[in-house]
Amino acid sequence: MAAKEQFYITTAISYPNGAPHIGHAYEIIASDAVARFKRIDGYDVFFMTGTDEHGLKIQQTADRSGTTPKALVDEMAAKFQAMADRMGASYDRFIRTTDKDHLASTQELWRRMEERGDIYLSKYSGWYSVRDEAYYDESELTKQPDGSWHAPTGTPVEWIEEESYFFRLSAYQDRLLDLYRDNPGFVSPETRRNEIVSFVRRGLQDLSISRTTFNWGLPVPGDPKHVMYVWVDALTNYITGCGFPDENSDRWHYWPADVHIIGKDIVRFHTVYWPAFLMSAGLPLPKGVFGHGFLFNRGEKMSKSVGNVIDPFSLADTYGVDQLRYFFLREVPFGQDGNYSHEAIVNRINADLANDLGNLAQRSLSMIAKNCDSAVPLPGEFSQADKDMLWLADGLPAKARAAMADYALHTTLAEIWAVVAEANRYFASQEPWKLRKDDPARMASVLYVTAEVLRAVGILAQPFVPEAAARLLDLLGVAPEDRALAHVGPTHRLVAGRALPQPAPIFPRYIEAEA
Ligand code: ME8
Repeated sequence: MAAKEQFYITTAISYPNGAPHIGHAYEIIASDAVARFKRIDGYDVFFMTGTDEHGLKIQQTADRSGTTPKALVDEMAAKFQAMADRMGASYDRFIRTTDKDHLASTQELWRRMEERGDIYLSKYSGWYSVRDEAYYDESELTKQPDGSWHAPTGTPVEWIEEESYFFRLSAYQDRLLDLYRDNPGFVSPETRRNEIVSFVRRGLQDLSISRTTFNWGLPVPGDPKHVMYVWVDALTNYITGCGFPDENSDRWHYWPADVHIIGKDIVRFHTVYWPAFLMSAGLPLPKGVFGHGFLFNRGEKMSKSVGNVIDPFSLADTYGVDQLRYFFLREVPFGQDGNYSHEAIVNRINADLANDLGNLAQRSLSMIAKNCDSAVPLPGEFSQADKDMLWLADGLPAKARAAMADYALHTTLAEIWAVVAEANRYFASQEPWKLRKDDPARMASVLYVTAEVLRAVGILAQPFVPEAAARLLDLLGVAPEDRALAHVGPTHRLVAGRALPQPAPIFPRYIEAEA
């Protein structure tokens, strides 16, 4: 048998200097849906997420809370991992930049960039934002009413002078522009690509990549009074996860990554700095970087002072994990910013999940249980309406693959639910409940076709609502090994006569608690 095609996907690694918020949950849910989709499409998937634990920001948070950076990140990383688990994320490794293997990996990347002649020692002075862990050019700053200066991200900057190692980023301008030109898919969506191309066209300055003013970081090889700039350390996690520098590691074959799924605020780090570091070290570049949008609570940016920071654990408790996953992935076109509110979540849950899919499954499966001895009904010859219905369901894998190739998660869900809507029309127009007395053979055909459509929908829905999809497929008697995209369609139809379990609801309605 030919080796499986492989697919390596990562999220960004989160700063564990506060509790995980809904933006973090969104990123891991979306990445998980892609990972699961690729798995059911037959790929050997490696999916990595984790935490970015070094840097001044972590050190300052620890100082303020009277703890050590290590104690802080140990406590917080556990929360991030618990959040990933709660969201149903099927990651293969949860990487922490304090993991032992990450030190060797990052120091080796540094050495290779140094050997290439791309690292030199000099002095840095400039405007630095502690919150962003980034220097900004004076032209990018805006003056505040109190006379202080802010970065384009709205965070305060301060003037810093220190001895620092530099990376010759300026030498990579042309190679980066060639990369964007030759691989239009390297940065997506398109709007982010355009932003990056014009940023790089304006010219690149060398990048300060070490610090001496604090010590919570990875030591620079051969000069341990310097710690590495946290972004050098952080980006390298993606190759550490594949065993770098051990090219005999059983995971090295996953590199280069197929996609880094990250937020729009850190596209520059992933599509300018990261490929330049890799080019310098002579390593292959990731195939793509997808910058997703930001989530807002009723249009407002989350902030502790506004008091609208929503805890992903409590959202999952309130609505259910699958419901939350479905809402985010269906409601927000992936790549754009989106909003969430209680009403919007409840609408989606009740309309799409409870009514459209849940009711159809419940009604058809109960009829099968009652009228067909709890076994897959035996269909007669298919009518044109049956054939049209099956043809639509059978066509789902191709449509989903096309949409997922562009990370259009919302389009994939829209395609699946368009089939659910059509199945509801089919079921209503065929009126199987009337056929029960007059034409039981025809009723059996209608119920069979409906069950077949539910099988296709169940298979396609797995990446998005994994638990509910598994329950639906269980109710249809579909064996775990028959749940791949390749099983949708005529070759693996439900076998008439096979016993089915007792039907049970898959998506309850959300009912408002009494005030
Ligand atoms: O940036 N909506 O960590 P982070 C959607 N450690 N996504 C959001 C969001 C929101 N409201 N807020 C943040 C870092 N994100 C670095 C990454 S990768 C080598 C290092 C996204 O904890 C954000 O865009 O600030 C990023 O992709 C991820 O959450 C982690 O953000």
